[in-house]
Amino acid sequence: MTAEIDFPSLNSSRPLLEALHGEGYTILRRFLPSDLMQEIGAESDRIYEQGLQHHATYRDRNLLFEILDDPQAGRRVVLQVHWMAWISPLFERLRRDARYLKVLEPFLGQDIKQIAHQLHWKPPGAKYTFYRYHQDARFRNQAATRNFLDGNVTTGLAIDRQTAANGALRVIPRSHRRGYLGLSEDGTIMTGSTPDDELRKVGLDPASAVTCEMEPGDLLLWTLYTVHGSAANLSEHDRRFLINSYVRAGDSDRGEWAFRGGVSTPLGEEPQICKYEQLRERPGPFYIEPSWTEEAQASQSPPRA
Ligand SMILES: O=C(O)CCC(=O)C(=O)O
Repeated sequence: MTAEIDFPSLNSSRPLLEALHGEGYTILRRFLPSDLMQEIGAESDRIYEQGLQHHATYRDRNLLFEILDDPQAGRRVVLQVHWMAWISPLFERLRRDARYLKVLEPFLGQDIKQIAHQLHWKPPGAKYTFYRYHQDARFRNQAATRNFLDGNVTTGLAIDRQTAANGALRVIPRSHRRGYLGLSEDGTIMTGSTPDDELRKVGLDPASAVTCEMEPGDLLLWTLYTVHGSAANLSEHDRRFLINSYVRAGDSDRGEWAFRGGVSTPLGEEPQICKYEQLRERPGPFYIEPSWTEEAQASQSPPRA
């Protein structure tokens, strides 16, 4: 079965359903046109510059800038921003664009909420630009989410060309049929590495990993159980990737509306709990000094006798 589909010529939902259900991922080629991708690229750069104004990771309700003084690059970098729709009309419209509904409706119906809205950078020369193999089910509230496999779809839009050299996403085909495997749970997903043996231990073949090389405007879909990760950016160019993850509204007590009865639905006055569970008790704004990096972990270890 081909896991690739040309979006402009898609006239039936069948290939989509077969690819995601069968393989656990699929790439939609030419999902968005190049003029819109230029705008998205320029807006991403604007948001990056805004992020650099913060000396450390900054949260204001669901909006989060993940900032790091990267030890290898020797400069401040922005690794992720979450829920930039709150500060960007372009991203606010894009996350609920009709083209997303066309892709999501066959899986999720017409009442769809959004749990993740994230822009990832892999700044050239930086140390922390890789993601260990994991399943996104780990980052969902277990008690507030139902139907993990069929009620959720995650999308990743290539803003830059995604290549093996700049750390394109890698997926293990058909791994979504294996349930939750507990990969990389000994730490964060941006430190250490996932040795091939860890995959073999849970019955997955590391050689079966597919590197999802994409052109700007291509869209990758995967499930909450699809094992995926990505290598470090070893190129001289950034790799910007826009992640939007959706859930059938009836299957989640979390999320912002994206489509209600098939109608594109803007953000309301008040943010809803998505992935940040302490939204009500600790809305911010506040800064978070990094505690997850190898350097921070080393400086926290008790001195040796
Ligand atoms: O940006 C990447 O390469 C990793 C994204 C990812 O694995 C995730 O968001 O779950």
